Amino acid sequence: MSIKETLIEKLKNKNARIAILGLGYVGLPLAVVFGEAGFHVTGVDPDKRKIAALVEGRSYIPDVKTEAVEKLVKAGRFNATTDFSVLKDMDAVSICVPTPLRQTGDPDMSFIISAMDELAKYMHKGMVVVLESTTYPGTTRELLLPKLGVDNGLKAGEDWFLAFSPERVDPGREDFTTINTPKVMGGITEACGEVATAWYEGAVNIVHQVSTAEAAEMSKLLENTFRMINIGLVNELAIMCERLGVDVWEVIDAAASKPFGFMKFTPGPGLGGHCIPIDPLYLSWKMKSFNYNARFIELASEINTNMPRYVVSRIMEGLNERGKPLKGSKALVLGAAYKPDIDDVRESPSLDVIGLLRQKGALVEYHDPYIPNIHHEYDGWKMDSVKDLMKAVKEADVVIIITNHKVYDYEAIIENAKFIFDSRNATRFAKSGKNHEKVERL
Ligand code: SAJ
Repeated sequence: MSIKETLIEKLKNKNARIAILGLGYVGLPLAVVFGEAGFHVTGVDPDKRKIAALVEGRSYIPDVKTEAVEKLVKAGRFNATTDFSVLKDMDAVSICVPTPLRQTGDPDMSFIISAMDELAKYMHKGMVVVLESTTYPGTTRELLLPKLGVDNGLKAGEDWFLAFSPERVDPGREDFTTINTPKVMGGITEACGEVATAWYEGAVNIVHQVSTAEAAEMSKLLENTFRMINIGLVNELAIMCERLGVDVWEVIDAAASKPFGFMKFTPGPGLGGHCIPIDPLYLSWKMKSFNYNARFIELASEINTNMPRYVVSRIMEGLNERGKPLKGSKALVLGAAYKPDIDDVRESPSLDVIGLLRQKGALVEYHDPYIPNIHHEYDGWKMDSVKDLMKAVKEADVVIIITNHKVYDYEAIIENAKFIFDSRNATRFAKSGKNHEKVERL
């Protein structure tokens, strides 16, 4: 039997030994899915705290139950280590490491490169490697193929197999998880795609195979660029509607009454999270090397990035109408998380709004039930979430709703506040919320 046939057989009968590099919100759920499918899984991560927790059978990812980890550890089907040398005994390796942006706005490939450099030491015939980290088209072929294969004298598609499969984890989502979200898979060669598909089909419900790694890399960027651009569109619509004296929320709800050919997005104070504001910039960055300007991405990014400043200008106008300068006014920001009902503050527009308010001399406090304290990475300031929410609401000259957490009692907030700027239309659910004289909306 060929190396390919032997490996496919090991994968199909679950004898193949699996390693997951990077045990974060993507890697740990994936490790559990492979373990529960019957594979033996080794998790590898340089973070000693993560490994110590997993060795004890404890999960640190909200979407992964400790019982699931404990059961696999006890069954001897999952172990975790900081020691990359275990890779020499592995048949299949999935790389799930972060791909953030540098402060310059360029891709930060350092996590992929360090995982790749470690793996390169242990590459051998009969291995399949899948990269899951969202990245620019060409990464798998231009970075991983030479370093892991060529430099080790291994021929991809014959001696070893390399593919890309974009992660589609939406933290906190319960309806679509790692096992039931279709998985796109694209190989460096046809044989690579065949082997990687055979591997993942042993664990997830649906694998959607494409012809190349580049097609798989690009499909992920389309998914998140689509979102970013449409959010930029409705953000610009909010600005236009304000000039026209039209309620943008009413307009969007009306358009959404169309049962086909329309997809609802809502305006907000800006784009947060580690996916939507970042992934499209990997594509526009790559296109620069082809002397191509990705205009839609650049424009949408410009609009979205400007939303915190637009929100602050609207707050200044609102205070001005009430005879109050922003400078010296008490501003209470509700919500630091980048989206409702989660504890993730990465790239949150709240931080930008708070920074701008502070720059303009407002006396700023914030409240977020999920985030006890925040700090600004570049400006260096730190704040704690206020302890007594209603006291802070009563004392504030303006209450600014940035993240519409479900736990907030918007009726009580309206009752106790002097002036509310609602950037999420969160107060629509309050009895007196609609068109309340205290409330201004984006
Ligand atoms: N946002 C708006 N208006 C909208 C939708 C989102 O302003 O209509 C803002 C949010 O407030 C947030 C940012 O955009 O600040 C991103 O929100 P998101 O709903 O896209 O949530 P994310 O960042 O968690 O995106 C993830 C992505 N998942 C993956 O990349 C695997 C994305 O592809 C999913 O579509 C999204 O979750 C989801 O649908 O929940």
